[in-house]
Amino acid sequence: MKVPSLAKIEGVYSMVPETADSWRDAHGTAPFVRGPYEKMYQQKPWTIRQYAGFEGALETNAFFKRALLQGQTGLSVAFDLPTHLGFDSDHDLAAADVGRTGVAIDSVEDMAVLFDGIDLGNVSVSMTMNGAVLPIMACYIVAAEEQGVAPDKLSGTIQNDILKEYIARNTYIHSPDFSMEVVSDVVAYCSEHMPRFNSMSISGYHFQEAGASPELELALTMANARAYLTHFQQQGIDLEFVAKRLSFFFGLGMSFYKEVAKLRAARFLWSELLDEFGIRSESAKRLKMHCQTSGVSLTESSPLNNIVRTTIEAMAGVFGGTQSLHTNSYDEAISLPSDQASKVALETQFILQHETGIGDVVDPWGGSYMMESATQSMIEYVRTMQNNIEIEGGVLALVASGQLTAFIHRQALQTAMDEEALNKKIVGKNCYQSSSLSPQNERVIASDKTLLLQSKKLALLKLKRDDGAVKRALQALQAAARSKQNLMPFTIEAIRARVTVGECIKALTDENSRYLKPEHIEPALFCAHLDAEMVKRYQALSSQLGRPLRFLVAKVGLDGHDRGAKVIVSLLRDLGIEVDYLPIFSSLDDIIQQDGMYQYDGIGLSILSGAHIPFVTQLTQKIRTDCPIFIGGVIPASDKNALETIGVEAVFTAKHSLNDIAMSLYDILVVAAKI
Ligand code: 2CP
Repeated sequence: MKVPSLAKIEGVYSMVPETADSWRDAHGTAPFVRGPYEKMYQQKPWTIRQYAGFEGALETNAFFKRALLQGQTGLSVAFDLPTHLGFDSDHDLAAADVGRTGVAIDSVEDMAVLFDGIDLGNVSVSMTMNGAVLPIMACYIVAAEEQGVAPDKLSGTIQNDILKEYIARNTYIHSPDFSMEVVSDVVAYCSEHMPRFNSMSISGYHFQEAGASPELELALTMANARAYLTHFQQQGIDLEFVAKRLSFFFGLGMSFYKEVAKLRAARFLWSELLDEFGIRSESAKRLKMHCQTSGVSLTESSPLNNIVRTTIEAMAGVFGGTQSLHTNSYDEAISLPSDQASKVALETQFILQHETGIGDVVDPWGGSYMMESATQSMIEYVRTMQNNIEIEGGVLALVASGQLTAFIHRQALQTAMDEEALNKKIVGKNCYQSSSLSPQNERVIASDKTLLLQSKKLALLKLKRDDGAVKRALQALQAAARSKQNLMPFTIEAIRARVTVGECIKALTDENSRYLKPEHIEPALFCAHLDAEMVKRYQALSSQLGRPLRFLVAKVGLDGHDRGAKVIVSLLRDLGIEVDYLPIFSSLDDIIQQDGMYQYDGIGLSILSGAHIPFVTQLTQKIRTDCPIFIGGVIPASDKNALETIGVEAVFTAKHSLNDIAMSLYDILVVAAKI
């Protein structure tokens, strides 16, 4: 696909604005570049909405209550990977991931505990859910109903943005076509029954995390927004009404000016897009957004520096006029956020809101020559990209072929090369390195305990419920899927009858089977930036063996973060190694089977969910003893020794440069090859 030149954006500071005169517009009027509301934070500060969830509903409920008491103003639920993918906690594929990167919700009983003592008629709740959106929305609605709160009183947001799951986030379940129907079922249901609830959070955040620049993040987000509007129109949904409750979600990286410009440009583009669809409602044309500071910008070394990064990114969000904000914890490159780091992240927002006066001025960058040019350049970039996407067949075609994912990966490779060549400097990672690590206080997730408890609760639920009602509800849900009716009311009925999340999804996957997207891994030219002697040694090793080295890189479990794994595949291939890649959702049996065929020179696992110990323990018990195993991902330093004892040859984390990785691997390969 053709990509517009970034030169205009890069050279923005010396540009004269051509048509950008947004600073002359009044705040709170179309096209809303200066902000969706006239008085912005002078009238109401942004919502402090920290994304959180771990272990079971009880633990997360206690965390939510503490956060609300401390002054957080909205809730945001992180679900664990099995819930995202529609597996109950007692499912075989769920075992390693229960309660790790979010809270485990198997049924409405768990959802009720999650919000116990929290008035759902008063507190707005965001739920990051896409794949299993039907049963999770239904659990939330039924839990509220049982709390005495009717759907029309509920306020909050469901992410319900499936396109970006295929492009970058990877927690999809069904094929894109069926998933788009599910998305519109949720949107249509909310518009009819939940007028205060945002039925979608069209997300760019994950594109930037996967490697996209801020401008590409914006272009893909707006392209998806257009695809959704087109789809809803085709479904006969009243856009005038639903568009009011479509909100957005953007990332905030370290390119400070670009990030502010991106948020200003986003509002312009949305207003323009709605004009194009003939929507007249002013309130729909106000783009409302949540923002989150960047996870990938955080470093593993000197983690306290991440507080500075997060603060700068958060300031870009506020200058850009966000409605809601999550600030990351300083230890997220190392482990799941500790209590101390979560508290610092939350209090960073209190400091911004109460000590700085940062919100006193509406659109403070408005009228700045540089900022108006940057905003205009962003708008033009997005228009050009949109044009190119249409020429190539539109978002849905490019999602299905995997080209948008590959496109983001190309930018991730470029970033990795820039870091290696020191064209992009990261303090503590590729410059100003120091060996001192700040003291850590890692959160330890009691996953085994959670798994046991969830399994017991599921068994009890199945004993107590009316089996006949469960069977009828599941049959009705399947019949509705076959006859293409809106699935929300049928899922709500099933959840009322105590059908589990996993059972609802199983009923749907029986009709529309689980889907795996195509995977392309782009080549890279890393060797130019690596130690030349080492590159030659790789070639010599293969000559001595009389064959190319052969590697397997695998993503095991349910974790969808594959940016790092794919960069490593490109690196190894550039070193002349033949690499097979087992993509997301692979099992240990897949690895054993592949290794049985090829007897790899090395196997690399990439795990960012925290489930590395159980996976590696099982793998080393099953695999031949002479196969070197490497692991990469978010691995706390305290687990490194345990992994080495189990039999892992090397552990690679965000602090390792590509050169470091290539060198360590070489040393291990030489020993393993017995040359
Ligand atoms: C707000 N209001 C105002 C003003 N400010 N009215 C007049 N003047 C103002 N200055 C009104 C609004 O119109 C609204 O009323 C009400 O106050 C609430 O304000 P809001 O701006 O809608 O704030 P909110 O309720 O916090 O909603 C913000 C969003 C919402 C962005 C619209 O979609 C949201 O909270 N999104 C969060 C998404 C999220 O947390 N995602 C988690 C990502 P009405 O209600 O009457 O209109 S997790 C990420 C991880 C990484 C992942 O995805 O994997």
